[in-house]
Amino acid sequence: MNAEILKSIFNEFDHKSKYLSYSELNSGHINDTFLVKTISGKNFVLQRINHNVFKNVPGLINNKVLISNHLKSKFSHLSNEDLTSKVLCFVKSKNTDHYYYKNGENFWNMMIYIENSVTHEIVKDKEIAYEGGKLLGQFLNLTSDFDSRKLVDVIPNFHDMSFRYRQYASSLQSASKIRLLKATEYTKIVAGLKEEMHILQQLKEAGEIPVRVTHNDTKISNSLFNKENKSVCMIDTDTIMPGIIHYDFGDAIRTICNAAAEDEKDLTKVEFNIDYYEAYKKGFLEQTKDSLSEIELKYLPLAVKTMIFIMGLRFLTDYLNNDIYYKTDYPEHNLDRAKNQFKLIESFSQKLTNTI
Ligand code: GN1
Ligand code: MG
Repeated sequence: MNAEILKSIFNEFDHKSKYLSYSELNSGHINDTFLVKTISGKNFVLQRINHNVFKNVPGLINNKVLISNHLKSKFSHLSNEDLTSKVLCFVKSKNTDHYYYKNGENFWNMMIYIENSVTHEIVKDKEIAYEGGKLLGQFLNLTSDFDSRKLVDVIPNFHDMSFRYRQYASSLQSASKIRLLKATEYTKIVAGLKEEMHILQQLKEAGEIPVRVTHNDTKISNSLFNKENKSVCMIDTDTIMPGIIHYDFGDAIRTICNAAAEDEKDLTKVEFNIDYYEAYKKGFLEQTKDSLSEIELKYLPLAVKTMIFIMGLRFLTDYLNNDIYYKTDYPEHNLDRAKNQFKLIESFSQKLTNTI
């Protein structure tokens, strides 16, 4: 990214600061994210939103701002400074939208950077797992009185299993012979788990599990912690939409309890950590148990399996589609991610059966 261009985009926002420098943040698989430092020492996160993935960027930004404002209203007792370290605060562009867009180019949005915070790609401490569970529980509690119908579906059917199976089925039709061959072992797993992997969706559709505001991308690297390992704030709110708590619980556990990174190739390192599962669940339930129904509680373990699976399925589909969705660093990156997730399911199933 050219620094002059980035600076000029930064200056489209109403930040009242003077640009100093930028660096790229490890931003995940879809958007591009930059940390911008200013002369006064106030720092910002400037983000280019991938509009091939997110078809309705103004709707997405509106969702994020609505939830940010809702959270701010819950922390109204805090000073402005404390508030900006508890809630993602978005900065308006000079034309007063919460995004900057130049015709035919990209959408950008900007947040105040939360100082003294760290993220974890891999969890190596039970306390972090516990704190992570508390943070998600708090987030779900604080947003539980927000009418989720006011949010747009930024990616329709995002965690809908039938939709993901349909995408997968069409990727099987168009995949190259060589990619199909490399995926064979996993296509069998996908076929074998089909029925079980639809249970949560069926309960949702039958109205047995309530729909509410959910984050939908709760991997642990989307939670900020302070240097004393206390949880601070959930970030990456692009996919906030109506959903069920199982999406958020399961996706968080998928990353917290994997002893390896999501794309670790050495599958012997991919192991489900049951202690972290218990610690996360403890933190989560301390916050939410009074508001969850029996059926919601009953299906937490299945949520874990389902969310690990849906990510494996999506990575596999993208591999079969020649890597058109996720950013990849090498040709088999998506296949490695898929293998990793399927190995994690295996380990999860073993560990959980042994403890119950
Ligand atoms: C994507 O871009 P990032 O890393 O925040 C994906 C999530 C996956 C995640 C896997 C919009 O999130 O659903 O869980 O990769 N986001 C979208 O790491 O597809
Ligand atoms: Mg994300």
